Amino acid sequence: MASALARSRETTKERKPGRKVRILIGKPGLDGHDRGAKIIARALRDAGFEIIYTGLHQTPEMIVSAAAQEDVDGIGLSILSGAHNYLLPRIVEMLREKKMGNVVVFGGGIIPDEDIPKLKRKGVDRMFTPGTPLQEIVEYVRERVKPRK
Ligand code: B12
Repeated sequence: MASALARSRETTKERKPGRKVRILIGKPGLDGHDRGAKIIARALRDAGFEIIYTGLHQTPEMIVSAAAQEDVDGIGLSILSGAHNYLLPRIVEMLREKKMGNVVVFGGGIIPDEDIPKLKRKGVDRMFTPGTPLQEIVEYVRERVKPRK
């Protein structure tokens, strides 16, 4: 999976009925751990979702701007740096400011158990920690992320 805004296929801004659910996989922050992000991007692409991967070292502004530009239905964030308590709520907040509060934000990485309820309270729908089977993540996305109207 290549760098900034690599796409699994050409995207179009037109919203056609029956189009695929579109997910942005983002790597906010400064850590270079990208295995998880790439594995999740591939698993979701193989499951039939349209995937856009931001590449490493993205700011919340870059992620929200890419999400708006690509008109995505969900954002999956991978973070192993420990900065999740700031970066993830900031992304949710910026989406709300852009009237994109109906984009489902989820993610995974090295997240202490006690931080997960706090992230949920701030609008992050779900977090997955190391060892989660890919099938569980695919089923969650299928169930939870639908095309936005
Ligand atoms: C491999 C690895 C590296 C590799 C990274 C290679 C790469 N290109 O990714 C290298 C050697 C480069 C590396 C470097 C460092 N690492 Co490192 N690394 C690891 C290690 C051993 C495994 C991470 C991994 O790839 N796991 C496999 C993937 C598939 O798992 P995953 O990302 O967790 O993803 C799963 C879930 O978390 C979830 N998920 C993750 N992302 C997403 C996204 C979405 C959308 C969804 C739905 C789910 C999801 O689903 C996945 C499947 O279950 C972990 C320890 C560990 N056991 O996790 C430490 C670890 C992450 N590293 C750590 C550290 C400290 C570092 C360094 C700072 C060390 C140093 N002093 O240099 C550097 C930082 C480098 C940098 N530029 O950021 C710490 C982080 C501590 C923290 N956050 O509190 C860890 C936890 C080790 C430790 N116990 O201290 N590291």
